[in-house]
Amino acid sequence: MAVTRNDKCRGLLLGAGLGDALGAPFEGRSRVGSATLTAEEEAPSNLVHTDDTALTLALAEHLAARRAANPLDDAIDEDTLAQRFAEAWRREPWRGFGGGIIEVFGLIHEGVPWHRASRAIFGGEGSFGNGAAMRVAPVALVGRSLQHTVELGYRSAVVSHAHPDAQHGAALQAAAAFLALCSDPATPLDSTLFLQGLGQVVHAPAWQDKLDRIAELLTRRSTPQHAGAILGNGVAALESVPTAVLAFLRNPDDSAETIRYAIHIGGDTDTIASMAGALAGARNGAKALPTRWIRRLEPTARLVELADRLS
Ligand code: 8NA
Ligand code: MG
Ligand code: MG
Ligand code: MG
Repeated sequence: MAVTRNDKCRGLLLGAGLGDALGAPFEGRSRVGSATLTAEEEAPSNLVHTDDTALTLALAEHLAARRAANPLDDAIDEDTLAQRFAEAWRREPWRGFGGGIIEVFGLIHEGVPWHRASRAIFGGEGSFGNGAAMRVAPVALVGRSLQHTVELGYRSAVVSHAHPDAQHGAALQAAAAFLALCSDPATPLDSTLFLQGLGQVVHAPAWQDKLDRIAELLTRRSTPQHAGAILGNGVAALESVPTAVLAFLRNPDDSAETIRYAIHIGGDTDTIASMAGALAGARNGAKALPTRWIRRLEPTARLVELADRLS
């Protein structure tokens, strides 16, 4: 049966939440064994999400509220969005936020404008962390075109991440989510075309180099560890967004396998698996995700409701 647009929208948000919550227990490990991951997959306990999903929810809620207030309005209001992110951190500061972003959100909460707060860290250059990319996928649900989605990706990023690499990472992940959402899961995904599409988005040489490396890795049977060694697995956007794209393109038709591969890469496992999970979920839909996992994920009802409002 054909996968509906609504199911793909649900898949995008649920895939992001599942990758985050399943990957979180392994964050920072250089090696993740299959037995420990299987044990985590089969445990009866709730799947607890982290900052990745907390901020994805905040962005999705902002987009849904904007659409409900006036469907013809611009999808994002930067000042309001900055407040919503800071509120999400204030409500649940224990969700594992990065050290730099805590300062930015603290300043925004105190009333400092986001364009100043985002530059108040790391000697004025701002964060190059993957925090803008890890939360960006919902913009693909409202983007009218690839270009529009990329624009929304950049605009959602600048409110906290002043460094160009953090912004490029968000734009690239937004574009990948849009292309995954538009792709037909009944037809094999053409990874060359997919990477060509991403190549139109970010022109910075370091990012183009990563896209070339993804293409190269896809021609070989590389282990997740090898992929991590070539592309990176750290908290910097440049060290994790291309890695998540690779995890998706490695297993584009099996969302659970995409998430497993991403976690086996090690390092920033919750974030790489969350970004990869959003892409796989957007292509294959929510019904293709393991129901066992969805039942254990704490914010499932909120994610589904937001997907329905945005689809
Ligand atoms: P961020 O802005 O704090 O960036 C993450 C980290 O990257 C910072 O704490 C720095 O160590 C480093 N960094 C970023 N920009 C610079 C710079 N310009 N110069 C030097 N170092 C820099 O937060 P973010 O929201 O961008 O990061 C998202 C990540 O943080 C995700 O992996 C998320 O899961 C979370 N995270 C949490 C834990 C944890 O302890 N639970 C661990 C790692 C990451
Ligand atoms: Mg996290
Ligand atoms: Mg505006
Ligand atoms: Mg992380």
